[in-house]
Amino acid sequence: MSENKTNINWYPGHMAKAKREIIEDLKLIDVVIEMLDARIPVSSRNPDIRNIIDKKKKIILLNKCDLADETETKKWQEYFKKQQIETVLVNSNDGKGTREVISKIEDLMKEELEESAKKGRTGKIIRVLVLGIPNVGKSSFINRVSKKTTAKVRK
Ligand SMILES: Nc1nc2c(ncn2[C@@H]2O[C@H](COP(=O)(O)OP(=O)(O)OP(=O)(O)O)[C@@H](O)[C@H]2O)c(=O)[nH]1
Ligand SMILES: [Mg+2]
Repeated sequence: MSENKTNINWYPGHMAKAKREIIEDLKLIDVVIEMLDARIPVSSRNPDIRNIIDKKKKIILLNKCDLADETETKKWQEYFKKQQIETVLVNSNDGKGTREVISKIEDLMKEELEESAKKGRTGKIIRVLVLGIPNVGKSSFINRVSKKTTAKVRK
């Protein structure tokens, strides 16, 4: 599936929101992105959020990878991998990793996209919620990645 056919709506999830509001939002969401700071992945993880999104399709991003030590980052990726969690390294300032995120979303949504294609529905909109603590880079990431999805769809 080529990236330029994917129609994605991106929503930043603000941690200040009440937990129950996030739970409400999640009903409409297809994929959750949990964004962590590559330098401090574990301490930038919100345990409340983890429980809420447990059952959703999700991707973990290690953002600000440009500021993190490469060797340490590799160790963190191994750490998550041992828990069956795949991570994507992202630099939301220059866009590194955004393509990989989009293709991971397409993979996660493969069945649903095929189902709607079968029914003759094209251009299914995938709703993606980006969750993370303040300042982790949610807005920067969305600015970057939205150019690669919605903009291309209109081509
Ligand atoms: N070096 C570096 N800086 C980044 C990266 N992503 C974001 N930043 C910077 O981090 C700061 C916060 O980024 P935002 O995108 O505003 O973070 P946010 O999660 O939307 O913050 P809130 O909306 O306040 O929760 C800004 O100064 C960004 O330029 C990255 O990958 N690398
Ligand atoms: Mg923001």
